[in-house]
Order: sequence, then structure tokens, then C-alpha cells
Amino acid sequence: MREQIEQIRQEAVAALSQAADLSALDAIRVGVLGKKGSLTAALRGMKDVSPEERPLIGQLVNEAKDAVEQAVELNKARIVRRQREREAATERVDVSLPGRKIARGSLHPLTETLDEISAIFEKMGFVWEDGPEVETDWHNFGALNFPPDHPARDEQDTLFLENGLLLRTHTSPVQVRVMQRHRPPVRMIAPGWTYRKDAIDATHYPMFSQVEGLLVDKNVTLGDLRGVLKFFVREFYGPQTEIRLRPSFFPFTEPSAELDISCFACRGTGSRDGKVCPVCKGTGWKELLGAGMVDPAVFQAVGYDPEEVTGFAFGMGIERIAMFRYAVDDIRLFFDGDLRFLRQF
Ligand code: FA5
Repeated sequence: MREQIEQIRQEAVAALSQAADLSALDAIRVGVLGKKGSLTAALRGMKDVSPEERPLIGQLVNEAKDAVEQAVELNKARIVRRQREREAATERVDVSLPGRKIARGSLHPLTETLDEISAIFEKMGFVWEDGPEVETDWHNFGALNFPPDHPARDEQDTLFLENGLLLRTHTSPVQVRVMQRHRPPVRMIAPGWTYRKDAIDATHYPMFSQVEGLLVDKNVTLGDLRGVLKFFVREFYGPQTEIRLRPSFFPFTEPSAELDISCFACRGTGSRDGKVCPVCKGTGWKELLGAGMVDPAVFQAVGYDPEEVTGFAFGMGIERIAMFRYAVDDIRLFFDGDLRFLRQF
């Protein structure tokens, strides 16, 4: 029995040292130590050994087992090392290969437009204010001097919520909130999302964004409004851009105006390549935003004294501003998420 165990051990260790790969190694291990392995079988023969010899044989079997297990580990390391050496010798790394390009995202054109708009107004000392998108009727309409029967208050135009609140239809309610919070002077812009029940077409979307502007102080005039808007337009669209203020109407400003800029497509001439300019339809002007002097009724609603202060306000659609800037002819492109469009910015 002793010799048999010694032989199994020697043959196993010798075979393991010859094993060429991991599967051959494992086959030898199973052949010796597995359930039906030679050493396991020898162990079963213990019952025929005399009781005096049993402890010695048991010890021998255990030693043989340890020796085989150790040889398995040693040879496993040998085989893996060889394999690595072989790979290192045959594999080549071409360090001159160009690197893999990592796809980089970019800012959405509307975000970029808003960043530029706010940077220009910040230069003039305007600070950024926020207001809620869910508004009360009073902030969105009442305090802004909309009469009770104004068409904008109609269910056809405004998205009303169940609890009497509504989705703000413009950023002008932020004027009200800021004036309620601060004593004059005020110099702020308020960008944000706005909502209207408008049908979707090339220039309208039910969710769009605006930037509100408000400046209140002693002796603010229409000339100040014109100067601020002219500075903005020339910074944003270029120094040759002309502006004009055209009379208009908003319940919360008096007088009210629309600001037009000279058409960027025909440079205000009204014609392009000998034909009527398709962008401004030959007028030479494009309507950019709404503005005006704050109506005294609004000052009264927020507790300002209209005898003490005057102010101007303006509101612009960011999509419209961006459409003019990038010659985009359909507002839907901003919201479709088409990467072929977005990658151009
Ligand atoms: C207003 O919303 C006023 N609150 C602006 C204002 C502020 C005037 C302060 C005076 C003083 P208006 O309804 O014209 O005005 O909208 C302003 C701009 O929002 C429009 O010029 C347009 O660019 C944009 N706009 C309006 N409706 C939509 C829409 N459905 N989709 C995309 N843009 C829109």
C-alpha cells in the first residue's frame, strides 16, 4: 500500500510538470484527487490495512494529497506565465494608431442663445430673477392690468389647472413678484418656460421660453428703453443692425411698442438677388420683441408709487431670437431632438 501511494504521488507530480495547458492540468488533478481518482481509491482500500498501520498510511495519503495539490498550483502558475510570455512575444501595439474619438455633447442652441442674452444684460447691470411656472391668475393677469374679459384669459388661450392656478402665459408675472419683494430701484431679467394653448406651426409651440426685462428707478424714460434695447440688439446681432420702435399695445405698459430689427437676410433693403426678400417680405424689418413703459396700474398693484418711480419692461421669445440668429425657419427643429440639427451648433 505504501509503495502504491508513493507511486501515485510521483507519477502525478511528474505528469503535472509536463502538462501543456490548464485543461490538461485539470484532467490530471481529477484523475488523482477526483471522486474516482487513484488516490481516492487508495484511501478506500484503507479498510484492508491493519489497525496498527492505518495511522501511518493515513498520514502518507494526506501528504501525497498535499503534494499533488501544491504541484497543481505551481504548474498552473507556470502555464499562465508561459501563455503571457507567448502573447507578449507575438502581440504588437501600434502606438501610432489614432485614438478613439469620444463623442462630445454640446449645449442646446436655445441654452446657448439664453447664455448670450443674459451675458449682455449682465454687462448692463441686470440681475437674473426666477419665478414659478405655475402661477396665480392675479400674478399672470390681474396685477398686470388685464381686464377681466381680456381674450388672453380665455380657456382657448391659457392652460388652466384644476385648483384655479394656471401655467404662466408669459414671464411678465416675475415683474410682479420681484417688485413685491424689492423696493426700487430694480434692474432684472427673468428667463423661463411659458405656456399657451397655441396650435403648433413653424413659429408657434405650446411650450416656449421668454426673457423678461424690467428696470425701475427715478426718471426712467422711453429713451432709456431704446438705448438698452439698441445695445442688446447690436451686441447680439452685430453692430450694423438697425432698430425701430413701433406703437403697439400691452395692458401692463403705456406706451407700448414692438421692437423691430433690420432684416438680417437683406440687411434692411427689402430685396435679395433682385427679388423681394423672402425673410422680411420686402419690408426690410423683422419684429423682435414687445416692450413699453410700466403702466402706473402695475406699480399700484405691487405697492410702488407711480409719482415716485418710472420704469420700462420688455419680453422676448428665446426661440424667435435664436431663429433669427441661426436662420432657422421652423421652431419645431428646436424641440424634435434630431441630432443632425443639433450637431450644427
Ligand atoms: C408678451 O408675452 C409680453 N409679456 C411681452 C412684454 C413684456 C411686453 C414686457 C411688454 C413688456 P407676446 O404675446 O407678444 O408678448 O409674446 C412675446 C414673444 O413670445 C413673441 O414675440 C414670440 O417671440 C414669443 N411667443 C409668443 N407665443 C409663442 C408661441 N406659441 N410659440 C413660440 N413663441 C411664442
